Amino acid sequence: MARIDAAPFAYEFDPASTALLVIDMQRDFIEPGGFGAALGNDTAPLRGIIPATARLIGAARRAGLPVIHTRECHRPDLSDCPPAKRSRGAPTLRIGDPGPMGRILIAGEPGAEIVPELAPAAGETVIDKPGKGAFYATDLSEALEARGIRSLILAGVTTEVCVQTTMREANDRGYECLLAEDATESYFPEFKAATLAMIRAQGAIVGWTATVAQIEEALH
Ligand code: TIU
Repeated sequence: MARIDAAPFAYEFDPASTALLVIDMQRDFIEPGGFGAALGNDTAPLRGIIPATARLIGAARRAGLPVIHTRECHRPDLSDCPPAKRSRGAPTLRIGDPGPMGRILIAGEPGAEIVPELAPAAGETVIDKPGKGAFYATDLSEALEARGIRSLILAGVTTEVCVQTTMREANDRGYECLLAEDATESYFPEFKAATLAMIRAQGAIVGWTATVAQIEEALH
């Protein structure tokens, strides 16, 4: 067993049954001109976690952990995009509209791709998801069960939306979840801080948090 001096207390995991889950590190959220920017957000803070996330992915690969990437995106005919999701808010561009990186949040378009610095390696699983949580309407459960995974290290964007939803879903399914504090980011710093706090409150009610350096050390 490996051990990390995580918050709110030690996180123990068997690397042989642990996977790294990298959530939605896509151009549509991280670069100007995509979905995140269309919602009125400054995407610069999200770009800031690319180096730490790359280090975390590297450490996981060297330790032999499966690295699973997710992408929030929809079919070109929008048949998997509920009208309630598409019509929400007052974005400058809606899901499916043409933008500078192709159609917003549509599978196969440049904006839906993972940023090149964090591109999936050959053989790594990529899960396309229509929701905020990575388990809804995907085969993530089957992918984890096939590999005998019991513990999940999570990273990605945004902390309080897709990362937290996925972490809560995973926690309900019995996975021991650890969120990498400096490999996740929000458009709203106060939401990130609140999410980290609520995850580890009440005796790790959703899971644990630790830094990439701590995780690297444990996987070394
Ligand atoms: N808007 C926002 O903060 N996030 C999303 O819409 N999706 C993800 O978090 N991936």
